[in-house]
Amino acid sequence: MTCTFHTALTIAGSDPSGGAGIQVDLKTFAEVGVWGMAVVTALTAQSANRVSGVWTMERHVVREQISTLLEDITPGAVKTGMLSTDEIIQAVVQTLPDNIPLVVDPVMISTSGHRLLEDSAIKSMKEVLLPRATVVTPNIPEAEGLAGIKITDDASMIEAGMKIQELGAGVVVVKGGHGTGVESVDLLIDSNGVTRLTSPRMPYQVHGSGCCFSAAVTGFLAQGYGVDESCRLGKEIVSKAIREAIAGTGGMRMVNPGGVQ
Ligand code: PXL
Repeated sequence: MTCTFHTALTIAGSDPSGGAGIQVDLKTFAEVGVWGMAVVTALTAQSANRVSGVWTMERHVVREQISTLLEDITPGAVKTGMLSTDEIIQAVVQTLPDNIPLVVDPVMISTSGHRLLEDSAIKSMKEVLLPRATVVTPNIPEAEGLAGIKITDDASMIEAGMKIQELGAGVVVVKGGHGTGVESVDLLIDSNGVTRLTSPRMPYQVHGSGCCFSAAVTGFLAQGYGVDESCRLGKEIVSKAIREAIAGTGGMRMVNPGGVQ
């Protein structure tokens, strides 16, 4: 039986600050109008300014969280965020049914510089997770890591995206948030070529923007929008959440889907 409402699942780490991870994913799912579900891969202790600890779930804990919720609800789309280890990547790929659209946000390092994916897991991300992905959403450092090339301009951004697509991902969105220029330009690369997704660049970095974008894309896929349209609408959602970003007393801004004042 399928549900009468649209549902989306995030498989990601917890960020208690509410600025990234499953907390932002769930806010974003609510913002785009889908029933949000969350499987936790790791607990972190962090604020928007720093990560002080990471505790990774054992693989069977991740597997059991996914398989039990699947007994009742088949999500319309799934996203992955922080996966931490090779074991968790394997557990996710083995437990998720093949026919559910999957958005992979290849989280590697937090905005504050903390490692969120073991180096040894990058191989399985490339070999088993990306071939299963409907959409992959690397930022520039992640695209460099996955493609093995340095990105210096639009041409190398496209080259990196094409190399990642060759790993088996359907669509790659290389996010230009770490670049420069008055516009923040993301490049969507698929078998038809390259599409530019643009928004005005805000003069600040925001904690959690990658989580918000990939969750928004997942939420639109879950509602039946096509992949390109989901990415375009996702860019609108994250741009608004960045415009409305708010900061704690440490000053680092956090993405704000839902626009809390
Ligand atoms: O923004 C990447 C990210 C994803 N998931 C968790 C995080 C972060 C960044 O800090 O903490 C749990």
